[in-house]
Amino acid sequence: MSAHIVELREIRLPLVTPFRTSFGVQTSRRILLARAAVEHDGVVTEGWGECVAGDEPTYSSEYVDGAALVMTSQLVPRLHAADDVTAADIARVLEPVRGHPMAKAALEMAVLDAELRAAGRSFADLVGATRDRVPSGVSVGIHPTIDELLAAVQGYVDDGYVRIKLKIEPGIDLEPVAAVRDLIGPDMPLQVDANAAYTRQDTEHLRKLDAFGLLLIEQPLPEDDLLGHRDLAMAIDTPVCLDETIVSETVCADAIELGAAEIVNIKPGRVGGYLTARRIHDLCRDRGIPVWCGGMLETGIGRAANAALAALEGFSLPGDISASRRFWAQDIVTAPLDVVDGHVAVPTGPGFGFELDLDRLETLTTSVTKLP
Ligand code: NPQ
Ligand code: MG
Repeated sequence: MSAHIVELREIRLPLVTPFRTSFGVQTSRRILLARAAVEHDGVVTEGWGECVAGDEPTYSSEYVDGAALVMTSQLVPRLHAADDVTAADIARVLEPVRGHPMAKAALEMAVLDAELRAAGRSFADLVGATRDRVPSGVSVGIHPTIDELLAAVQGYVDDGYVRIKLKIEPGIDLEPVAAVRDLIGPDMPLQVDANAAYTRQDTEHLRKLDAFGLLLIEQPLPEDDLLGHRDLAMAIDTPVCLDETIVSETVCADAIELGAAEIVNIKPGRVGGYLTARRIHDLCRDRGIPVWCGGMLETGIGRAANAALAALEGFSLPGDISASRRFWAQDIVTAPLDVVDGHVAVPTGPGFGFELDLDRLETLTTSVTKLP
């Protein structure tokens, strides 16, 4: 069996509503897709991977144009030069290239999808998913006014989401959190995400969030500030969860050991792929650290994959795996993820379990690069 990346494709998807975080406002998204082909006994099977890098390097250092260039100039040539590469080998083959986990993850995902389809096996089965549906949480952006925020949150509550996550930043935190807690009542799970917008000097301020019974505070401090997160975790009651910091198994293990990560957000793109994400799940489980699956405004490709990953037993908290329609008016898959009774179904079909809507895909495509 030999695996090839045959195409990179960029699509553009408008968001149904602007999504504001502490690092910027998103109104549409450019998304890079990788198409792989595996050949087995003369039969070629294709698969797709989605790169979660954003348009700009503001969530992390990766971004669409950089990811496309490192794929075509560095990663794909290395993959094609190696003999008999399978998905399980890809992280090792690409290890000499420093960084670029989202670009690497997309290539591994495309090959894994193709291999699993060729074998007629689902990703959920490969990783040992133990559930057929997973609880669905929603991430709510920063809104211009409290009234608009409350209207948005009420809509998501009506949609059935079982957990609300509010984006916060300095100056837009205590007031919206208090208002939303008041709206949804004391029992509905509520958490906040700062995307690294605070500093070590904000400890006393962040302690005031303890009054609202939050499930967790996600990534309050910069990604490299492990000791800052440890000190904050000791100073406040709200559990500290890390997102941007968790870029590898090593960093994750160290953060837990230090007491800097009481909960971990697992994002396959951020850690270099779904296979590494599985191992991070295992190490957190072994250390008694709850994990949940993050979201990166994925299309139906990444959304299906995240739902399957989140069906592992260690994912004990609801993930940011919402319905496709939370972000997109049109998806590129035939059966976009939907929320039913507060849950999304774990895909059971071969590969990552999605089927592309090829006409829709063509309409949304802005560029195609065929690879040798
Ligand atoms: C988070 N996601 O948990 C991220 C942040 C995020 C659903 O809150 C383009 C690319 C836009 C990546 C917006 C959610 C993005 C992005 C937000 C990541 O921190
Ligand atoms: Mg986050």
